[in-house]
Amino acid sequence: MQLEKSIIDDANHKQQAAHQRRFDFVAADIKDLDIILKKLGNFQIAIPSWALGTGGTRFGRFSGGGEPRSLEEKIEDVGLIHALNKSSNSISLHIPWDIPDNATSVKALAAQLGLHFDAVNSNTFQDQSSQQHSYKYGSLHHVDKAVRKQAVEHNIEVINYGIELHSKALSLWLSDGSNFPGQLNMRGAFERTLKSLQEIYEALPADWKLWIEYKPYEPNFYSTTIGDWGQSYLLASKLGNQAQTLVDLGHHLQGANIEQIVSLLLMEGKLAGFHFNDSKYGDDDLTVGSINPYQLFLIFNELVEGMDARGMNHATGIGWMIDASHNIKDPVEDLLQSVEAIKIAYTQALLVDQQALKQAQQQNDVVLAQEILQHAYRTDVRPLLAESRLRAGGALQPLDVYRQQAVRKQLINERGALAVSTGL
Ligand code: PSV
Ligand code: MN
Ligand code: MN
Repeated sequence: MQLEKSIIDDANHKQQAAHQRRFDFVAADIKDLDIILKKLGNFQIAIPSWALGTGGTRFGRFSGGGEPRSLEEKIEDVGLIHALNKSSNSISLHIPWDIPDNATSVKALAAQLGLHFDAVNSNTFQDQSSQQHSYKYGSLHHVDKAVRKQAVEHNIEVINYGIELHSKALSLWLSDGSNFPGQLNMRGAFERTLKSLQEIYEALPADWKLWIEYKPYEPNFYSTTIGDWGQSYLLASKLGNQAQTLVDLGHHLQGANIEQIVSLLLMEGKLAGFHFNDSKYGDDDLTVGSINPYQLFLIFNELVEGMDARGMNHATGIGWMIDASHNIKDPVEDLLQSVEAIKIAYTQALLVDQQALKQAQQQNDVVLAQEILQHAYRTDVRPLLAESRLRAGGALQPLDVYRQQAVRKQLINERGALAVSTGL
């Protein structure tokens, strides 16, 4: 299904007066208002194809119904999100969960909804019925050359799908690791991973990037071969300029200072981009901003400052993507919340008085530095986001429109209560 523009316009009309009041109140205190609104309008966050169905845990999965049954229906769901928030104009595919059999028609459908294709993701963490060798003991780091070859070939196949879709990056996460001490020679595993990655790197088109994601544990619980940003950075450095490190917010040990990691990767030109989510305990894949929105703001503060220092375009300089799961929420509602949380943090970071902050830092005025950051963080920027959506033709209140139109009910009618999407 698609949402008619007139439905969004009607809803906006009803909310216009209240919005104007709230917007005028915040806008009165903001310098460079038009520049900020323009930046907000340009800032888009990719939606992963696997996030449009209900997630689950190894204990169970509770579908809310009406899940997309095909890649086309997933694209339609991203189209719905984008029609409402005008902030999610691309989709990132995980292969083989979503194989674009007919790239031409898939591209046409996406274009009709104002969408394009973000990074393509490979999958060597699950065995597919069609494959010859098992990934039980890893893929690119495997001790058996035949397994490594199969995994390399899969990644090259994913690049080829991506070329047809006009993607510009291969995003790679390996579950390779070990479950028990002694299982693996760690140096050997790292060296084999590097060799395999070199073969994949050679198959990259010149205008493509290779994004290397890290994660400390799960599914392996003793060691992971690309377990932290140091290991990813080392691989990316050895590979060359087209390889960079991807930061998934949930892939850190408790208490890690993610903003510091981000700042240094950016400084080195090695920050590929993000998988946004939030977490309390581990790789929880919770709605962005639902647990620790201040950390998200601090990350964006480093990003805005660091990207400006390097003259980078905020919207296109690195990859922005959500990687969340929705155990008990409607995925579309959850994604709308996540995109909103990301843009709130971004806007608050844009409000930081960087000059005053630098001065406070030079003078070791710790109290003032904290005041400057928290003044921005405590500003309610939601009316600015709403205004930028309005100007782009989206909804002032996306979630309200989604609910008023009973979109999920319509999707259930169309696809069935038992429709289940592919993914984890
Ligand atoms: C692994 O936990 C991960 O974050 C990687 O990005 C995978 O591709 C994705 O989750 C799969 O859901
Ligand atoms: Mn991820
Ligand atoms: Mn993850």
